Order: sequence, then structure tokens, then C-alpha cells
Amino acid sequence: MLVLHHFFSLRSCLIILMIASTSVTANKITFAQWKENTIQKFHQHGDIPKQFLKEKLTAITLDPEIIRLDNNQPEAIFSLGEYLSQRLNKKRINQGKKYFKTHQKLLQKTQESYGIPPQIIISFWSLETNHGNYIGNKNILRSLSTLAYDGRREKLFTEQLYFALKILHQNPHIKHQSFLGSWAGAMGHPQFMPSTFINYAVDGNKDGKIDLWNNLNDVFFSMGNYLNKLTWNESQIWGKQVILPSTLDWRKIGLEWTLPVAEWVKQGVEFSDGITPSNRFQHKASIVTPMGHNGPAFMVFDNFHVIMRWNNSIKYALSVGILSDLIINRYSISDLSLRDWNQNHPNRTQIRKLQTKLNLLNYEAGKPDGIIGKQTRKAIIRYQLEHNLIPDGYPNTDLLAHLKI
Ligand SMILES: [Ca+2]
Repeated sequence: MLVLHHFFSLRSCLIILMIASTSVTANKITFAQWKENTIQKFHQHGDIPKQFLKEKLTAITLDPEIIRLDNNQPEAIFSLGEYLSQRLNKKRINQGKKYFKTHQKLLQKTQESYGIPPQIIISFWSLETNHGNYIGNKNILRSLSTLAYDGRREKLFTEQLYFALKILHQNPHIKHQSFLGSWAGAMGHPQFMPSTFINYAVDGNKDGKIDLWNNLNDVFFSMGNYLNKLTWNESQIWGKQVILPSTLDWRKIGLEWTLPVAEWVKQGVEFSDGITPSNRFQHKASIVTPMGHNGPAFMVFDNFHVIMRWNNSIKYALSVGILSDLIINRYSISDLSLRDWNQNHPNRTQIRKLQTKLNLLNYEAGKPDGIIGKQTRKAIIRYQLEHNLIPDGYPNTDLLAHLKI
């Protein structure tokens, strides 16, 4: 899983800024020249010996498969129901429950050290690599060099390449040939990007080596440490499914708005399981409706934002939260009626058209990129408000028909 949003230490940030400010114009020079320039820049700005950089980078070749994968982003966008059905299948849920028991001791130790509940660790572990079964077999340095040179997200991947080299330099037990991960550079059981590894990975079993590929103690402790530093709050839950009253002011829906639980309840919000968490009345929460007013609604707490700092996607965060609940039998998958969450989601071409049209009409939807971000959502809400549609910010068929798309 490619993780774009990481927290960097101040020192790392400074190094990143220095590297980025002098980054090369990748696609105008040959790969060999690019490697030479990169070795030079990393040496000047970082603390890795030049000889080491040369040894690791000089022999690297471009990986055409990675360029192809990077350029072929899927056109279809899954509905929440489809997304969750794929990820939360029976086998995965049952395995999660099994590992929750078999690794109980280690998970308990992780919770004692970092305050992260066992079911949350198992849920991330499960969704990232299917409990370590899909950790990727691409050479990290080759992947990151290719992506940095290819240029689409040159800055991000140049930074990650620097951190990857730093990992190899600081951890001589990790050999170049076994430094493997996903095509986008995510590594080991938790699929940490190199910057995450550098800043948050820890040596759980105290054998003097950090091993996120083979040692579960290191894996769980590193995940625990990362989530702890992302400010996971042990006394809170991630969220709960809710039922919204028809009278609710839709302008208050979305992660930008927070109100105390008591206030939401006062406004008529009910909990799908019928249990009102009165012990959490003072906690602040937002309400998200990832499929608009025709889909499910969730009340989410600060921990939901923590999950989104790991991977900045509401659907991903919901999958982590829901799987963690399923692992501890808070409810069962059949209680969720995922089939009802399957309404058609427009594809990227339709969203690009929608953005272009909204821009033409001066609703400022931002660059037509086929992705519903904050700005597009705001533009949709403004349009909906001005045309007496329910202002849920969701591009449903009514909205597309209204705009003749
Ligand atoms: Ca270790």
C-alpha cells in the first residue's frame, strides 16, 4: 500500500527540503546521468558515504513494469460496498480472529508498550499484507529509482529513495538483494515506506536488528510505535455506524466538522446497533457518509484520523476500523448489509467531466483529475445547495443527470 502521508522528524524534513529544492529534471537526462546526479546530491545533503551510494545505485536498471503500473491507475472507482466486500472476505476475517488468539502474548506486550489494541494491529497487518503473505518481491532501490526518474511524482520518490539508502546504510544486516517490497516501495509485513521505517521502526525483540520482513515482534512493535506517534488514543474507539435524522443539517457532515457526541445525539443521530455510548458523550466526533445520503453513515473519532494518517483514504480507514471490530466479534459482517452500499459510483472520466463542468459554471472544483478531493466536494455542495439537491457532496446519479453528464 502506497502511503503518501507520513510524519517526518524535523531533521528528516530539513534533509527532504534540501534534496527537493535541488531535485533533478528527471526525464530530460539519461538514467545513468540521473543516477550520477542523485549520488552527488544525496552525498552533499545527507550523511551517507559516497562510496556506499555508488555501490548501491550504479548498477541499478530501470524497471519498465513499474513505469507501466504507475501510469495505469484504474479507471473504475469502487463503491464502498465493493471495496469492503473485497477486503473483508470470510477467510481474512477468520484468519484475523485466529491470529488475534495465537499472537495474544505479543499483542498484549505491544499494547502495554504503545497503547494500541491488539485487534487494530491485526487489522492493519491483515489489510496491508494479508498477515505477511503478500509483502512484495520488487527490489526497493530499483522501484524507487525508477519512480523517481520517471518523474510523475519525482519529489516524493526521490525522498523515499534517500531514506531507503539510509536504511541499508544503518542496517547492515539488511542485504540489498533481500530488500524487497511493493512496486511503490512499501516494505515488509506492515508495508512501511522507507521514511516511516527510518522514523518509526523499532527493534522489538532486542536482538540488535530491525527486521520487518521476518520478525513479528519487530513488526508489531514498529506498527505500535508508529500508531502511537500518530497519536492513537487508547481510551477511544475509531467510530460507529449511525443513522441520521432527515432533519440533519448536511453542512455539518464531513471530517472538517466535529461536535461532542452528546450534541449529535441531541440533533437526532442514532446508533445502528442501538447502543448509545453515553460514556463518550464528551468525546468529539465527525460524521462521514462515503456514499452520500443514500449510503451508510459513520460517527468517527480522533483515531479515525490516525488511520487516515497511515493511509489518507476514508474507505481504507473504514476497512481497518470495521475489520478490527469483526476480529473481536463486536458484530458480524452480515450485520453490515454491504450489498446496500453498492450504488453506482461514477468512474474517473465522469468525475473529470463533472469537475470541468463545475469549473465552467464557476463552482471552482479544482483541476479535473478524476478524484473527488476537498475542493471538488465543496464545489458539489455549493452546486447542490443552489439547486435544491441534498447537499451531501457526493456525485450521485441525480447530480450527474442535473448537470447533463
Ligand atoms: Ca529485532
